[in-house]
Amino acid sequence: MSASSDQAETAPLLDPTTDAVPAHADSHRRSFLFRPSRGLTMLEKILTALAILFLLLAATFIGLFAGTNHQLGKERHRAPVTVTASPTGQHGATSTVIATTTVGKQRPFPGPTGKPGDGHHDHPEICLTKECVLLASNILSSLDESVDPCHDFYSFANGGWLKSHSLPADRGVYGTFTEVQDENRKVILGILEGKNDHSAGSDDSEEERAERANLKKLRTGYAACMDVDRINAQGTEPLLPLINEIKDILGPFYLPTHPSLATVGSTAQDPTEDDWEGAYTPTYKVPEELRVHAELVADARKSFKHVTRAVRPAEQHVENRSEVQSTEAKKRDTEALTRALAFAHSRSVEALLGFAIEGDAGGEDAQVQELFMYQTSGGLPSKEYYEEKPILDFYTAVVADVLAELAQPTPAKKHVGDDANDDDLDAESWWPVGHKGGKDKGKSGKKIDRKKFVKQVKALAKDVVRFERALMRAGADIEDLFNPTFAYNPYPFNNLSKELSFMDLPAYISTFNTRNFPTKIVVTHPPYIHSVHKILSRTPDHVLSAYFVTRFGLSYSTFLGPQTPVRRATRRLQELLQGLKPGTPEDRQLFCQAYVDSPRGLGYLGGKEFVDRKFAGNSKEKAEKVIYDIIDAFKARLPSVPWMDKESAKAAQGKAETMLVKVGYPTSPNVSSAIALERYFAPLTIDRDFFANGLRTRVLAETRTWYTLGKQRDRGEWEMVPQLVNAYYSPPDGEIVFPAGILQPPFFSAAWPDYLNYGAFGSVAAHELSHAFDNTGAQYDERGRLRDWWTNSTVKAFKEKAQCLARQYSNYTIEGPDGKPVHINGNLTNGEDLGDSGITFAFSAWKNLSSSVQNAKLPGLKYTE
Ligand SMILES: *[C@@H]1O[C@H](CO)[C@@H](O)[C@H](O)[C@H]1NC(C)=O
Ligand SMILES: *[C@@H]1O[C@H](CO)[C@@H](O)[C@H](O)[C@H]1NC(C)=O
Ligand SMILES: *[C@@H]1O[C@H](CO)[C@@H](O)[C@H](O)[C@H]1NC(C)=O
Ligand SMILES: *[C@@H]1O[C@H](CO)[C@@H](O)[C@H](O)[C@H]1NC(C)=O
Ligand SMILES: *[C@@H]1O[C@H](CO)[C@@H](O)[C@H](O)[C@H]1NC(C)=O
Ligand SMILES: *[C@@H]1O[C@H](CO)[C@@H](O)[C@H](O)[C@H]1NC(C)=O
Ligand SMILES: CC(=O)N[C@H]1CO[C@H](CO)[C@@H](O)[C@@H]1O
Repeated sequence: MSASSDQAETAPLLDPTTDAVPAHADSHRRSFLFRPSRGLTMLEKILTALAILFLLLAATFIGLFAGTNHQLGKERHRAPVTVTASPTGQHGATSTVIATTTVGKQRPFPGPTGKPGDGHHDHPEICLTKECVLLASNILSSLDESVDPCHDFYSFANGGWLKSHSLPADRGVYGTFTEVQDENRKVILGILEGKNDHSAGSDDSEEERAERANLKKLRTGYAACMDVDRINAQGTEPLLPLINEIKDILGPFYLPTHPSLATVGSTAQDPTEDDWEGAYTPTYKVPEELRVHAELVADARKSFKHVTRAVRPAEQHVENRSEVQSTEAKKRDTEALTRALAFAHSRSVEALLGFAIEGDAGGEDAQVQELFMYQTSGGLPSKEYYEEKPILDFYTAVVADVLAELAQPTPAKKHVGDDANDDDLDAESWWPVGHKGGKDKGKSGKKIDRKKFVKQVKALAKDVVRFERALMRAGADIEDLFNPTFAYNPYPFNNLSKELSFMDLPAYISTFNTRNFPTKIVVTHPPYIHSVHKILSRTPDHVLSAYFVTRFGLSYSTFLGPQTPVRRATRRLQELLQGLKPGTPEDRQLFCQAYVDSPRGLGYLGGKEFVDRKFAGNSKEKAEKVIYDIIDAFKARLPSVPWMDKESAKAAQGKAETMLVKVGYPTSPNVSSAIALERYFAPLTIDRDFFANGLRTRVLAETRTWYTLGKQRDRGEWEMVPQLVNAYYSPPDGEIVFPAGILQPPFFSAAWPDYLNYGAFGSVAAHELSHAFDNTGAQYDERGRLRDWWTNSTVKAFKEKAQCLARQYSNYTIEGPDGKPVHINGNLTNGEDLGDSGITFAFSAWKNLSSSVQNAKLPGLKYTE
């Protein structure tokens, strides 16, 4: 559920702000945006531009949450005054108001003087605090009361909101989650711009000093990002050292004399199958079905850890190496490929295959961080995109533009439209022709054939895309990756190391300076290794080099100025993938805020400020009570679930009981302590060079990840920053996590009547809890291990019930761009749909509470609680 604007990290180009999250873009360990979970698989995260999923969820939640920018939070700490609706208001306050059962010291509503149920039903009290009035107005304006809810509940619940909100031009998705995220960003923006400093005092404690140093770092990072003139002026130059490194390792990526530029990865019998040139036309729109896949993949990648577990004996060998080794592959310098992979991966650039360090759910202790190997991702969001000719055509043009730009041997700073530059071309350059800025002659004095150049680059780009498509085709389908037993395939390290004969795995791992050398590796999809061998064996070196260069170009374009050709090319792709109007300007402020919000970047610095301002007082205790009440309601229900036997129900109660609940902000790094944060960020230099900041941030994040190899997981760590509007369940960790960012109106306020919090935030909490028992989560026991912990008959009954829900959802449709209905694939959304059913526990929890506590009603609403 959820939709935040920063999602889609795996598909870094999918969302406009995605690439604004450079610190983790292109890495497996992404923040989890939104989908409150993945149930299955993903731990965290949430949403992404989800077209269909989002609509589904929206139908479920948004109606409840509909709301917009109110300022409720600002007043949060004030003890609310509750009055009756009677003209004598103030006096009535105590007698009219119903106490909450808050555990906090501060009661949001004046305590009750009357006993519950003593006649209040007939004369319900009305809450007239500022918070309640704003909330009521928000709800009213979100409804469309002219619609009969029995006839069309969706329009009834959302009609008003939809009428007053249109999709912003620079967004591919917009909803309540995005709206709250925007609000949260405004809070941080104030801090970034130096407003609201609460450290202005003269108190020079160590904590204050650290706070100032942290703010300085945060603001410097933001200012560097906002300095578009400077970034544009640098052009492509900052990227070239990375490209040159690849060239040094793998050789030149452009060999104009190479005889065949159209051989790579083509498995097509029918040659037309392998040609997509001209397939794209400006009226083309990405089909909804593809977007769904994009979404799922993004979620899966974000929650990589959860996608990949299952107990499977390591009996089978990865592949039969003897048949996959072609002479070409043998010839290839494994050392060079190893270096290229280590270089790319250490800078968070995905290529060829990926490694992750995750809890070993299939082992004895899910908290031990083990090495995982998974299939790589490409420049398009999922493998299905590589079968869509118009997209391939468009993508090839983007890759060609990137390659053309990066093919330049001279520093970019001189090249842009500056005629003098061509004379600086390196004499040794293998580059045969100049191609820039109206110059007719290259260094060699040869006549430049621009047409030829364009053609050659295009052919190269096509080879790169074919290569990438072959890799994507070799990867498992997302449906399979969602199945933890499918994707957990452990091998002894030495075994796998031998299977990966195209690289030197021990040498690769050594480059990350890890202290604990792995003894085993878990592979998500073993046949992929065999395929990579084959694909590599038929790929010429220069295409491999061009592929790595393309990966760097796409990945790091986010740190280049909006006017640089590489960035413009990736922006075009982003527009296509997100359905934005071509040429839509990017909101730089939003981009830079998303950048500083990144969990692998400076996110926790802003997070502390956010928590200090928007999640103080008894908010944490109140939110925790909602969650624990829902867990209680869940446990209470289990014994009477008809298809569950006693044994399984008891085990499920045990799992619910041991669930770790995390609310608000992490303790590692300790977000409550400026000193702790200063120490945490000490290894990261942030100056006015935006590109260098981004590079350093990524390298540090990778280093930190590798450092955890073989260790126990630090339970204080989170996958999300506190200001994020999202939540997650992490199966191997047995925890549900709710950042302060989602504990904001219209989801939650410590100053609201309980029923609102149980209905709005409660549905989020119940959704995450239910993920622990959905089609994937249910495969993990109370210690986060992939185990059979229910009886066979209960598992069978559960599967039948889950399929029933899948069939129900498969019946739902949304309208596609062509006006035709698009069906949900209930199998793909099953985990989320099961999670959404958790709302019934939120309702039970509130019913239970309301038997002892009554809350005042909201003004102007004719509805019951
Ligand atoms: C591996 O390939 C060789 C040669 O093709 C074959 O003789 C052998 O039986 C294969 N081994 C397995 C385990 O498939
Ligand atoms: C109702 O609340 C009581 C007191 O908090 C708790 O002990 C009980 O488990 C709850 N029952 C349900 C069904 O939630
Ligand atoms: C985090 O820092 C706060 C403030 O210094 C301190 O009170 C708290 O004990 C710390 N928490 C942890 C887990 O270290
Ligand atoms: C449960 O099913 C598994 C595999 O489906 C089987 O190996 C096991 O023996 C079954 N257990 C019982 C008690 O029937
Ligand atoms: C799906 O829709 C069809 C036709 O409207 C209906 O007959 C069927 O019962 C529905 N299935 C489910 C599981 O809701
Ligand atoms: C969903 O999964 C079930 C069970 O695996 C299968 O029978 C069905 O065909 C699938 N439906 C779709 C639309 O993929
Ligand atoms: C390729 C390889 O090294 N395979 C080995 C994997 O491990 C088994 C048993 O440990 C060996 O028998 C294989 O030869």
